[in-house]
Amino acid sequence: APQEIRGFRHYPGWLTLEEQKSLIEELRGLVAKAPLFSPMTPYGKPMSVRMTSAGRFGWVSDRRGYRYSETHPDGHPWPPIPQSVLRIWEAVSGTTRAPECCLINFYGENAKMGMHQDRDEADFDHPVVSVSLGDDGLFRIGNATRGGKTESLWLRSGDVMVMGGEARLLYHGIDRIEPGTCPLMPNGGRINLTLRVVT
Ligand code: MD3
Ligand code: FE
Repeated sequence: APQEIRGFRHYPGWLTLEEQKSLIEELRGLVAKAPLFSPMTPYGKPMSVRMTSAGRFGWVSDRRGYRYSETHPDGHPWPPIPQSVLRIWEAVSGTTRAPECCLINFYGENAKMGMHQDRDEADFDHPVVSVSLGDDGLFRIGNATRGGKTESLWLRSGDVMVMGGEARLLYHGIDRIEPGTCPLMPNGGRINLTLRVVT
């Protein structure tokens, strides 16, 4: 049974070690086709997290701002979302609609993600599903507006989280990565996949 925290459903260890291993391999192939890039913040400073996407839409950020795009910054369409990832969505999302974006975030040992809301999608009734792989990441959950009391939890390799209902619009971020916590990533780092319906 999932652990319920502020409307987030957390499934610790949803993926077996074998599943994690094969998913990491699959993502290596995907990143070879759609290379990771460092999105620019509107302030002109690159984010410390590197990203790429799979699916019809990917998330990009440049001088024009944050948005979903049907092409990688290199001009190519995004690769398809791996079947193994679609199966996770089918198992936990509670929706029959297919995800249109799989955002792939890569955190090196000094990367973090500041507190933000995810509101570039057309319909917040659809949940967001997240899959963590690699090193542990300290996830922080806030409120529907900036500031106030927050709660933190560690996301570990193989964990799945579902953000639906009231949780969907809460501020959240990743404070830090704990290097060297996952033997499946010999060069270290954390990968987070987020699956979303965009349109
Ligand atoms: C809560 N990613 O990609 S995953 C993001 O670990 C993002 O890379 C973090 O925040 C990461 O936007 C956190 C958990 C998560 C993902 C999406 C959410 C929490 C969310 C959307 C709405 C509310
Ligand atoms: Fe987010």
